[in-house]
Amino acid sequence: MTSRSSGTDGPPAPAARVLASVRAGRDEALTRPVHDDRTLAVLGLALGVCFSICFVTGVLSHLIQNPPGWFTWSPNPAGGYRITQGLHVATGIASIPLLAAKLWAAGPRLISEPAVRNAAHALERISLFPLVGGSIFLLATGLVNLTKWYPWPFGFIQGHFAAAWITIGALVIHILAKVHITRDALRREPSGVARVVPEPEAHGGRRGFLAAVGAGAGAVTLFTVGQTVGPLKELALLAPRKPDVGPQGFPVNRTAKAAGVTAEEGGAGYRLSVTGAVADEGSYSLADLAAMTQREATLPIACVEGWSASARWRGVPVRTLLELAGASADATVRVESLQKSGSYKTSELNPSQIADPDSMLALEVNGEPLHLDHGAPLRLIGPNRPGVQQTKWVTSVVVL
Ligand SMILES: Nc1nc2c(c(=O)[nH]1)N[C@H]1C(S)=C(S)[C@@H](COP(=O)(O)O)O[C@H]1N2
Ligand SMILES: [Mo]
Repeated sequence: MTSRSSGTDGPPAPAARVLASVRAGRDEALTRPVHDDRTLAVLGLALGVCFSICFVTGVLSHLIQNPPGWFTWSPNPAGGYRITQGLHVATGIASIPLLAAKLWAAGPRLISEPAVRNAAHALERISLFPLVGGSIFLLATGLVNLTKWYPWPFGFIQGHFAAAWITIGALVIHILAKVHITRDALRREPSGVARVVPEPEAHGGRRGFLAAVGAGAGAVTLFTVGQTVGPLKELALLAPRKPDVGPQGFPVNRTAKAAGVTAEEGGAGYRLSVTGAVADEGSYSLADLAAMTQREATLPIACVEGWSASARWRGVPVRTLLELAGASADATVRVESLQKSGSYKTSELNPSQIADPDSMLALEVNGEPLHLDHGAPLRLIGPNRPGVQQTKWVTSVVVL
């Protein structure tokens, strides 16, 4: 019988040699501070902060767009969603270099021996699959979504939302398992080397490594966040959308052509209808609407994709139309578009949003009649709403 693995004489089997060299590589890596507890603790802390902000702002965005009964989103402050969604996208982007660094730094530890020490260790190790897989999935789908490219067979929102819960669940397990090591590692140098060798070697490149990762995370943030932070807009070199580029001075999310809406539909025969739970149904021409008392407000379009742009809007408050129709004050409203299909052809307003006179059907932006791609002849614009709810090419208001 040829036993290739149990004999003590003769050359080691190829598998054993590979294993021995993997072990040697791991053991060598684990002596270097760039792979030590302190490096991992610093990266873990930074990732923990980014992931927490990203998760909370993401869940908030989901609640705003799919409000359960207990949740009411206020129209104040007008620019609130611009900030929460800006943070969502910025912390997601900053997490990309942080996660890459963390995976690289933690890599050697994945080859642990024994593979599993006890039940708690097994749970911690198994949770790495949803944690790492989920994190990569979230950051990759989020990044690709910014470019409005959906190269996958599932719904982005459903997939991204489900993965967020799985990842956060795994993250909680990971944090519970690592909190002591992290705290100790951040409190003091993990080894005595600092006292016996000069500064640069003492840290074995840890400082340089963390500084480079920090600079990388800072750079990707700085070069994209100008898509929503006005004063930094010149620096938004990596952002897919420049907030001041587009017809009438700001971007277009979906063009009229892409939505299948033509200029004729908003032409001479156009009417806005007000129907549903009302005493008097209304039907208005553009001249009728222009003859009503107009409201003016500076409000942002705050796209879920992370860009936002403020503009000066002028139009008729939704509230005015409901008063004319004799709708009750606690009604909600569905606004419908000329667009025949697609997710964003309608949106809803809750009573507090309707009560705010800045929630309006705009005829003009920045002193001009709306450009077709910005929703001419009439679009919804309201304070503190996600861009997806600022419905363009509005044709009817249905009181629910
Ligand atoms: N009917 C309709 N309205 C819509 C959309 C759409 O696809 N269809 N896109 C929304 C999205 S996602 C955003 S961010 C804003 C962008 O408005 P803008 O193109 O005028 O900048 O319009 C919103 N209104
Ligand atoms: Mo959007």
